[in-house]
Amino acid sequence: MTLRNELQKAIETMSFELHYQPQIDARSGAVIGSEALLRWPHAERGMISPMQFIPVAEDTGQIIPISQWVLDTACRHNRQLLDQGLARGAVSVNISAVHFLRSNFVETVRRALDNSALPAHLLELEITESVLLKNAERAIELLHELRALGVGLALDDFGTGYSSLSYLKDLPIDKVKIDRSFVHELISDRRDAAITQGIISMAHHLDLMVVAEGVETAEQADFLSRNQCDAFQGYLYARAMPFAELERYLQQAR
Ligand code: G
Ligand code: G
Ligand code: MN
Ligand code: NA
Repeated sequence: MTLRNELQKAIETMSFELHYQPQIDARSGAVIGSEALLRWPHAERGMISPMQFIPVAEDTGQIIPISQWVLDTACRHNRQLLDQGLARGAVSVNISAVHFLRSNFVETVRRALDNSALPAHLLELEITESVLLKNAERAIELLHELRALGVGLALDDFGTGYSSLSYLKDLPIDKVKIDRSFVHELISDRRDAAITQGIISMAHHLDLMVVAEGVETAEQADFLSRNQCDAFQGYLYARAMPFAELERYLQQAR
């Protein structure tokens, strides 16, 4: 069966899972949020990575029901944490450019918040520079509407796209996430160190918060802390985990 047909079956039964990776405040070590990461457990093929099936789903339009489910589920889960006294900031959801640029995206977000009764500031949307490539004017307009709703907005995989830096000053966003490809060789490659320092400095001058992704070693965390990075995400702290495990993790975390 083709991946497309298998995806169709998975959508009909919604047999996906959301896993969550905590984000850690650089100064206090406290958990300040978590990123929702989509998982497709497949009977024969094991876990299929979103890197394999998201591009297919974007081509076929199947991304829309999947992405809607991700938004709804992430909001519902964070509401559940809130009710248990376990919520630590926003849940971050990765948004595909295809979904983002659809006509009723803002309405979809509003509905997910309404259905879950999640306060808007406890949801964050991660978009990539690819939305700007597709339609920058419309993307900026949408970001303003979303900001008016009160949800957080982060630019993901920052530094890996091809968008012009001139857009950055026009984006009503709160946060940039330094791509893990820069963090990976931070200690051994002074060029990656220079780029990382530059991103942090530029972001702060634009009043944006900076999260580093893919932090795997204490040396990387030290370097990032010394250079005023605000928050970390990576295997040094925690891998993405199922929701039930996140609940246990938060019960023990600060
Ligand atoms: O954790 P992981 O290997 O699964 O993530 C691989 C890639 O898939 C990352 O680029 C991540 O942003 C993307 N991704 C993970 N979950 C989602 C999702 O729910 N929607 C979209 N559009 N992308 C996702
Ligand atoms: O593109 P996006 O930033 O949404 O992708 C997040 C991806 O990074 C997911 O695949 C997630 O599993 C992965 N990831 C999270 N922490 C680490 C880490 O410390 N090291 C590596 N190599 N990957 C990580
Ligand atoms: Mn992301
Ligand atoms: Na990223």
